[in-house]
Amino acid sequence: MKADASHEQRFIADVDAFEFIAHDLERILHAMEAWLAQLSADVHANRLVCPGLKKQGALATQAAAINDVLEQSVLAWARQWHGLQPAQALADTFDDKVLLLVFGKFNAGKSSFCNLIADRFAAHGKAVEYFYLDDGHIVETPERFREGVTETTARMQGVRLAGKLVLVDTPGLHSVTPENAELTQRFTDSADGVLWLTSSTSPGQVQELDELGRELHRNKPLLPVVTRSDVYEEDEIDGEIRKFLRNKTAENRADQEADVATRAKEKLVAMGVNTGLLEAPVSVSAHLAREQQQTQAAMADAGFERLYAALIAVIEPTLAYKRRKQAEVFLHHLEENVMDALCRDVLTSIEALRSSAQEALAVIERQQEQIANAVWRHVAPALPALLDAHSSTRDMKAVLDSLSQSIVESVSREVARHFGDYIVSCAEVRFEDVNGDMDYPRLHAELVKAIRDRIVSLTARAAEQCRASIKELTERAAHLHALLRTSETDLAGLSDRLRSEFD
Ligand SMILES: Nc1nc2c(ncn2[C@@H]2O[C@H](COP(=O)(O)OP(=O)(O)OP(=O)(O)O)[C@@H](O)[C@H]2O)c(=O)[nH]1
Ligand SMILES: [Mg+2]
Repeated sequence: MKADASHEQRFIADVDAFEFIAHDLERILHAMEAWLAQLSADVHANRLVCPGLKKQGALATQAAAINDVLEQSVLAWARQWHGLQPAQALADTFDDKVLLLVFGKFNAGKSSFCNLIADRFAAHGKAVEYFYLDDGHIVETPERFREGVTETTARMQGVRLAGKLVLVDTPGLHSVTPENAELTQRFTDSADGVLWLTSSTSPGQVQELDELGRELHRNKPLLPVVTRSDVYEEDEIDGEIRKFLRNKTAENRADQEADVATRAKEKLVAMGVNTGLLEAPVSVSAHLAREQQQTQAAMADAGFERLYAALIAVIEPTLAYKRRKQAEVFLHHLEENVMDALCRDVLTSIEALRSSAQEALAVIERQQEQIANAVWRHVAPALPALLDAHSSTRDMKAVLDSLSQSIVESVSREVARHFGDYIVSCAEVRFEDVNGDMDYPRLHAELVKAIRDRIVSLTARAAEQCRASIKELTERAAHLHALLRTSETDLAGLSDRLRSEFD
C-alpha cells in the first residue's frame, strides 16, 4: 500500500487481506467447563436443607422453592446450550468472515449506507454479493438493498464484500415480526461488531441502544455513525431559487459527534457495558457522496475518509473478538443463561427468605409470650383444686407429677398451635426444689412461683429451638448466597482472562 493511499484504499485492502486464524482456546474453554462443573456441584451440595422445619411451613416452602429453582436451572443449562446450536451453525457459515451489524432506527439510512460501501468495494474491483434470509436460509440476490422514505427493510439482509466482510442490514429490532425475531436474534448473535447508525436530524437517541444490550454486554465493538449529515440550502441561480443539499460543516459535525459520544458513553455506563469498546462517532452523508459521483473529494467531503479510518480502527477489536469467538459464545452462555439467571432467580429469593426469617423471629418473640400466658391461664387456676385433692394424704409427689404433666401437655398443645412450622421437642418438668413441708399458703405461693418459672423456661426452650432452626436455614442461605457471588466473581475473572489473553 502506498503511503499516500486513501483510507478507503487501505480499508478495502485490509478487508481483502483478512485472515482468520482462530486462537487456540482449549485451555480457557477447559477452565470455563470446570467453572460450570464446580458450580453445578456446589449448587447441588448446598441445597437449603432445614432439619428443624416442617415441610409445610412458610420458611421451609420458600427454601424448597429455591431448591427447585436450583435444580431446574442446572437441568436448563444443558438444554439452553443445546438450543444455541442453530445460531452456532449460522455463525459457522460466516466462519471466515467478519460480520458487522448495521443497526439503527428505521429511516436511519442503513440500507443507503450499506449500498454505498458496497459500491465502493465494487469500484475497487472487489466482489459484492447481496443476500437475504428467507425461512432461515440464505438466498443470494442480484438486487441491492431497497432504500426509501417509508420503513423499507423488514427482513434480515446482508452484503458480502470482497468475500471477507459482511454488512448485516437489520430491520430495527422493533419492526421484526415474531417469526423473524428468532432468526434476527441468531444473526445478531453471530455479529462480531456493531455499527450504530443514528440520523443527524436527531442524533444520539441512546435508548435505541437498549435493543443492543445483549450484544454490547458481549463485548463487541461499537462504532456510532451519524448518518444523513447534510442540509438542504436554497440558492438563487439564474434568478431562480434552487434547493440543494450540502454537507454539514466540520464544526457542526464535530458538535454532533461529541454529543453522540457523550450520550453513548453515559448510556453504556448506565447499562454496565465496558465503554472501552466505544469508538469515536463519525458523520457521513451517503446522499452527497453519491450525488457527487463518489469522487475521492466527494467521499472525503461526505465524511467517508474519516469513516474508513474509524472502520480500520474498529476492525482490529472486531477481528480480535472473532478470533476468540468460540470461547466468547460459551462465555455468553455461562454469563446469560447460567449466572445471570441464577442471580436473578435465586439471589432475590434468598433475600426474600432472609426477610421472612427476620419476620419469623419477631413472631416467635411474641408467640413465646402468648404461649406462656396461655399455659399459665390453663395450669394456675387448677392449682387450689389439685392441692385440695391431695390435702388429706399430703402426697406431694402426686401433686408435683400431676402439675408436671399438666404443664407439659399444655405447653405441647400451645407450641403445636403457635410454633406449628417448627419441629420442637418439649422437655420434662421437674420440681425437685419445691419443699412440701410447709403450710398451705406458703406452699401455694411456692408452687405458683415454681409453675411460672417452669412455664417460662419451657417456652423459652421451645422458642430457642425455633430460632436455632431459622438460624441454621439463614446460615445455609447466606452460604449459598456467598457461593453464588464467588462463582460470579470467578466467571468475571475468566471473562477478563479471555479478553486480555486473546485481545
Ligand atoms: N439527506 C439524506 N437522506 C438520506 C441519506 N441516506 C439515506 N437517506 C434517506 O433516508 C431515508 C431512509 O433511508 P434508508 O437507507 O432506506 O434507511 P433505512 O435505515 O434502511 O430504513 P429502514 O429500512 O426503513 O429501517 C430515505 O428516504 C433515504 O433517501 C443521506 O445521506 N442524506
Ligand atoms: Mg433499510
